[in-house]
Amino acid sequence: MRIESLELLHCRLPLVHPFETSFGREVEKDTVVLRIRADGIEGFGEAPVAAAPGYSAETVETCWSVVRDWMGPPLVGSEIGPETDVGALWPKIRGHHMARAGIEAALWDLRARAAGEALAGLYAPPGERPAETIPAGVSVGIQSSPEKLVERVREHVEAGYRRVKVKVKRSWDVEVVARVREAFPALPLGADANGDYGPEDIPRLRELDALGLLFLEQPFAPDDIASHARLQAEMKTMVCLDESVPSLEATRSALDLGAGRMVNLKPARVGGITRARRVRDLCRERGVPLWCGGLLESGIGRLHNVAMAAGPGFTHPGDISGSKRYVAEDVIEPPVEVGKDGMIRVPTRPGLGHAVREDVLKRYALRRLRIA
Ligand code: OSB
Ligand code: MG
Repeated sequence: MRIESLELLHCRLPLVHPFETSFGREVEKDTVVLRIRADGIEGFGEAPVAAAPGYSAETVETCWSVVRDWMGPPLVGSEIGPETDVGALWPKIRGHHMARAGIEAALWDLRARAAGEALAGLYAPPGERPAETIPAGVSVGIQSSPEKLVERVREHVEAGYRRVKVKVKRSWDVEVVARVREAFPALPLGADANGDYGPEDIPRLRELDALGLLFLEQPFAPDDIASHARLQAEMKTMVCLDESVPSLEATRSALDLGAGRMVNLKPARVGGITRARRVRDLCRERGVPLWCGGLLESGIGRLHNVAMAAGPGFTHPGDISGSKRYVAEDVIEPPVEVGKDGMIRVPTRPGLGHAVREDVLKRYALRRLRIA
């Protein structure tokens, strides 16, 4: 099919709860939705960038400019067939993984709709079937007090969530996590530092070992592979990598160096579904525990993540939660929902499998750009 147009929508979605991490506090989620049209069909993807370069260097502005000037123009007017490797577009563009992932996701949706297939079937390895449901997990941000955190964790446990991750930072860690552990002795629980620590903090981080955590995510800066390896050698708790593994090659290197024993795979971080599938396959071959993370995506990016996480290779519940934990009104209909059993249904209808709400997109779009 011939790509007729590519549209970017910068959306700002109000979050129902502010989300605080070691790198900042978000009260609204800025994101870029991508819509691609071909043969009278539309496909939707999302580049879950943020307003600020806190989690990564990418922002709404970097995504906007690289898509407008570099990725969009060569794509529009080109022919994409069922055999085209959409993960190999723009071989000469380095970085900008979220922008790339957003466009690629829209192409997958387009292709899935054209073929009448659900995304989960396309994302699973050839010949293998995706699960019908996936277990929900949640990432709970830094709160105003430990009591508040325990209360927020309780809400999710009571709603059926199968695994909880709490955000930590240098001034909010061992004592606070211990409080959560005391309240929920058997809960699969992880902690995510988003790189707030340095090698001097290794003795303190080792204290977390007494709390029976499932994992400690990204304690050190993205480039500090050596500290991750040192800590993992001295700790029973699995070190889980996020920011340190932006690609297949980085994942392989980090695993080879013993920098962690678990991987949080975010398709947007690694540059899209094609690359994410390769990271999944690597982890699966090596028996590395793997789960699907997120970046506060709207329903569009969330459904792509659900489809990815439904495939084999994902060994643990990830950060995929119900829409209402983030926004009062999602851009998809129905929203992503978590059943009383803590499971999310994997869509079986073609493409994303849920309708995209044009009215909601329009309400929250701050600007649009169409490359035709
Ligand atoms: O480090 O996993 C992270 C959200 C934004 C940026 C980074 C991270 C997160 C989360 C929440 O932990 C994931 C989600 O709920 O989508
Ligand atoms: Mg993380």
